[in-house]
Parts: sequence; structure tokens; C-alpha cells
Amino acid sequence: MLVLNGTSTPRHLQILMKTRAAVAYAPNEPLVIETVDLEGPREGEVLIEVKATGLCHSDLHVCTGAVPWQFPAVLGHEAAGVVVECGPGVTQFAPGDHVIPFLIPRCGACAYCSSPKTNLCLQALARLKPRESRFSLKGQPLSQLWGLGTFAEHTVVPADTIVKVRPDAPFDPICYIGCGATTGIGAALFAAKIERDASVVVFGLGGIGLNVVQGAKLAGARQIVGVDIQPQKEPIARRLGLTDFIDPRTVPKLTGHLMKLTGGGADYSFECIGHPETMRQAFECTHPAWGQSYVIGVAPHGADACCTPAHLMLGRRWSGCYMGGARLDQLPELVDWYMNGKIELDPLITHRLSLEQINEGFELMKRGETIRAVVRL
Ligand code: PAD
Ligand code: ZN
Ligand code: ZN
Repeated sequence: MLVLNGTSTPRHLQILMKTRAAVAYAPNEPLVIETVDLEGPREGEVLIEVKATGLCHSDLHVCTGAVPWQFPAVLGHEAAGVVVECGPGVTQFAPGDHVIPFLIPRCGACAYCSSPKTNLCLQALARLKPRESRFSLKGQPLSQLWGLGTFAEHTVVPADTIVKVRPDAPFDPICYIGCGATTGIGAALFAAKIERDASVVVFGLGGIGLNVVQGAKLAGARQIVGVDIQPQKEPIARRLGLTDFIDPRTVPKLTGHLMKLTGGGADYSFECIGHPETMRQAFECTHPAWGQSYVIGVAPHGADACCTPAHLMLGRRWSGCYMGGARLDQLPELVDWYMNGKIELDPLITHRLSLEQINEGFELMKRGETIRAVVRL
């Protein structure tokens, strides 16, 4: 529904649209479904009808306060949808385009965008802090998580943060390419560039870690070891390429055990949980001289991860990646990979929910019962 809001204000302030959104009022409180106001797109922005949005553990970190954010807020960052309206100056998109938003835009003008060494953009770092929001309720602004805010039927985002994808790809499950699938597959292929016959250890076989497993398999890894406290993750992980499963509670000296299992240490390891202790274990189980460990999990605000410096001195490398080292313009190829059967997404979508059921989705995630829950709008 469009509501005209006076005649003397600039055009972009005149049109407020009503849309439904899941509003987070404070950490550790259930989200509330509200009919909110959404301002039309300003210069360089796009109004999107969100068709499907996944629940990522990073959203849960914000819900629990482990990652600080400004409340009240519309959370959500993993989505796919359709362009409804383009703001002034937006020529690269048109109403009807199918798009995926991504947390890392391509401003094309910053030092990061012009470096082949990174997928980051200065704008991505800026948007990790709340910016002016297009959502409001009763005149009070509702922040948009990391500039997106996809737990809503519509959202307005900068045009440099979305990418056009083929229209025959189903919104559910390709919304998963907006974060989880790309973060995991990209970490293996784009960030670590795992080579054939490598040994790989993945800590945490959730929505991210399972995608690291399928990325490692695509790269031709010889051994892919998964470490998770939930043995129920083993069958799906094996389907995606896991060769060995370890429940860390059954192994007294985990790091030594993993080094032995991989024949002297893993060539690559990935931490997909977000605990400083497992980050350290992932680093220390890598092979001296060439082992590389990637931090993917988001640790609670203020936490430190430590290691014995000798492990670094011996040539192990400790690194990390944001959104799998993927650039926005690589997402359409990942959609093709899904459509061509090169990667699997469907078995990882364990729950499909309505917007009203979003809190149930987070409860299931807390209990470890989901891999990905997708809200269909
Ligand atoms: P998830 O909840 O689906 O999976 C987490 C997995 O870790 C589950 O299978 C748990 O059983 C397992 N686990 C928990 N504790 C332990 C432990 N002590 N030892 C072994 N296994 C354990 O989460 P997810 O896969 O959606 O997200 C994982 C992390 O990745 C999370 O911290 C999230 O914020 C982060 C993330 N990072 C990026 C990035 O760009 N770096 C992007 C998206 C998500
Ligand atoms: Zn995410
Ligand atoms: Zn940039």
C-alpha cells in the first residue's frame, strides 16, 4: 500500500510503503511481526520484494547480543528477491530483475575494490555499523542489519550491494548463496584455493561448515575431516564429501589426534563455529611449514584468540575470510553451479517457515536442529 505523505517534501520522502517485517526490539527478546513503514529508494538505492531469506547463525549472534547492533532493528542478510523500483541514478537494474543482496558491495572506487588481493570493499566495512535506515515504525527508525534487513517482505538497499541472477533459479534455495553457501564454498575455493589431494579439517558442520566440505570436495581434497559435537551432522556431511567424522568429546587430545589422522597435520583447516578455543585447535592441527587455518566463525564481541607463537614461527599461517572471499559478481556463477547440479543446496535446507514462524527457526537453530531454515515470503 502506498501512502502519500505531503506535497512539499522531496519525492523520496513522499512515498512511504507499508510492509511486514520481523522487528528485533532488544537482544534476547523474540522478534515481533509488525507492519512497518518503508521509505522508497533514494538515489542509488533499490526497493526489493524479498521472496526467501535464510536464518544464519550471524543473525542469531545479533539476537543474543554476542555481536553488538543497534535496536530496534530489522535483521536478516541472506536473501533473494525481485526488484520493484529503482531510485534515481540506478540504471543497471530494472523492476522484475531477480537479485541476491550480498554483505560485500562493489563500490568500484576504493582501494579494496581495486586490489586483486581481497573481496572486501571499504563500503562493506562501513556497513558493519548502522547507517540511516529506510524502515520505521510510528516515526521511530528501525535499523537495517549491515545495511540489508531482509527479515521483511520488502527492503530498500544500495544498488551496489545486489547482483542480478537468472530468473529460472528458485528463490528458495538460492537465497542461501547470499551468505552461507558462498561463505563455505568460497572459503574452500576462493580464499584457501585448496588444491587436489589436500587434507582438510572443518570445525563445525553447520550451515557454513557443510559448505566448506562441499567446496573442499569440489577442489579434489583427498581427506576431509569434520569436527562437531553433534553426531547427527555426520550423514549429511559424508554425503557432501566428508571422509572422517570426529566428536571432540570422545577424543582426549584433539589436536594431536587430528595431526596424526591427517598424517602430520592438515594442509587446510577452517573454523566454522565462532569459539576462540576451537579457532586455536583449528590452527594448531595444521601441518607445520605449510598448513593454513581460516577463521570463518564469528567470535563474541571482545573475545581474543590466542596461539603459541612457535606454531607461527614454524610456518603455519592463520588467516580468515569474510563471505568466503567471494566477490558480488561471482554469485551468479554459484547460482549456475546450483542449477547445473555442481553444488547441492536442497538437502541443507532443513526447515521452511513463514515470517510468523521466524522465532521457531531461531529456537531450532539454538538446539542445533537446523542446517538452514528459510523463511518464504
Ligand atoms: P550453525 O549453528 O549452523 O553451525 C554451527 C555448528 O558448530 C553446529 O553444527 C554445532 O554443533 C557446531 N559446534 C558448536 N560448538 C562446537 C564445538 N565446541 N566443537 C565442535 N562443533 C561445535 O552455524 P552457521 O554454520 O550458520 O555459522 C557458523 C559460524 O560462522 C557462526 O559463528 C557465524 O556467525 C559465522 C559466519 N561467518 C561468516 C563469514 O563471512 N566469516 C558468514 C556467515 C556466518
Ligand atoms: Zn550469514
Ligand atoms: Zn569499494
